[in-house]
Amino acid sequence: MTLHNADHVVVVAGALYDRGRLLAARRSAPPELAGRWELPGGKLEPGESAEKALVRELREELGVETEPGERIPGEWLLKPGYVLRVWTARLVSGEPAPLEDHDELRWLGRDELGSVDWLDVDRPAVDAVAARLWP
Ligand code: 9L3
Ligand code: MG
Repeated sequence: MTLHNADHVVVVAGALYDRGRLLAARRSAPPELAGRWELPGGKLEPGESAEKALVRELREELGVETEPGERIPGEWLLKPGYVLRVWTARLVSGEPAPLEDHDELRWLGRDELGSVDWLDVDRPAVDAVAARLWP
């Protein structure tokens, strides 16, 4: 069971920001998404808030403790019925490592955001993140 929020399955992603750079993660699964880059995150569990889900996903996927910041305005359609919502996240402890669902991580500066092959849905989300982080 996945939490449905106003008829949408919500997937949360974190714009993890540290020392002027944004963390990008390369997916290792499923095969059709492998090799493409994303803001790390995943689906809400039943009864879970978006912020709780974000903290849990970043812990599971990257092995770090984070603190959610602000929601990036907007939401992006993943596929019919599925939407992506993004929050900024501050690194509280740990060093991100590709523990689950990713095989490479990169910290990207503002001028490096175009250097990785983002998932189609993440591209406009990253643009919105950049507009927020580097106004
Ligand atoms: N997805 C797309 N961009 C993202 C994230 C975190 C997720 N930044 C898509 C990939 C999957 C679905 O959402 O189709 C669920 O994500 P996950 O639980 O496999 O990470
Ligand atoms: Mg995930």
